Amino acid sequence: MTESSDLRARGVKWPALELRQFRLSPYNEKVRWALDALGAPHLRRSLLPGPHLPVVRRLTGQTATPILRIDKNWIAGSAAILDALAQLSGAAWLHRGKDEAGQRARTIEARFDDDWVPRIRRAVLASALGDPGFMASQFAAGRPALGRALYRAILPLARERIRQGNGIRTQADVTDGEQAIGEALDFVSANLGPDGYLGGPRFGRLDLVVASHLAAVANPPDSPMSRPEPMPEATRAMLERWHDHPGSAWVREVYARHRGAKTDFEGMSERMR
Ligand SMILES: N[C@@H](CCC(=O)N[C@@H](CS)C(=O)NCC(=O)O)C(=O)O
Repeated sequence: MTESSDLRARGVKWPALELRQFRLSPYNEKVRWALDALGAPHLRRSLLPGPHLPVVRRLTGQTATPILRIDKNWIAGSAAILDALAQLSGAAWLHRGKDEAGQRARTIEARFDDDWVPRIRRAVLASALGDPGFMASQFAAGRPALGRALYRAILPLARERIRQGNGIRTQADVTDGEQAIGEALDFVSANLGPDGYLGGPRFGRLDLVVASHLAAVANPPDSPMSRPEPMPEATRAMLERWHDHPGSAWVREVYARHRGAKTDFEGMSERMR
């Protein structure tokens, strides 16, 4: 059972919202999950890593996704986007206060956003970069067959750029990424409260953030972060290595109880149709 209906922001007059995103990406998952949980009517458009560069740069002056348009203004940065959605919706569960709990939540979210996840991403990406078919099925899912085939064809050319862009220089970067997975999963196990959540007695922003960020490692089934099959052997080995860690089990549990959406989508959200 999902409890996402409890998280809906009822009676909110939403401005026009448009998300430009990557499909299998932790920062993008953070924002999609918040939009879904709030029931926020929005347009969602997926970009392909590589070809996204001129589009995102033109709209925001930088290249990282997710980006969200609120009426006429585009904003970047998943934490800033969640703050904006908290303000627009008035949803207390998404809000980070100035009190001690709010400061703790900021510190933890920043640790994931700025340290663990960029490192983890190196290990995750490195395990799959040698398999353009898999990369295309992760990022170009939902596109016509021709679009997927074209993306698959250009990926080997873009591989070195993706490695550089993500800081994958040597095997030591990949090993460091594996180390970061262990640190982040241990953090989860060590910081769960008596009710099984990270920020209090109920599901809240911190749980959404941390579960989104570790979904690429825990591979929650039937979710927008489920890996397509078949996956490369190196990716499977990485997932298996961490599968039984209690932090990984927690991510799957939180997805099963709170994620709601089983798949990603393109175009108008349910509440717009
Ligand atoms: N601090 C940013 C990081 C976002 C980020 O690293 N996005 C990646 C996808 S996981 C991206 O779009 N990379 C492509 C690029 O930077 O050009 C956030 O919180 O949104």
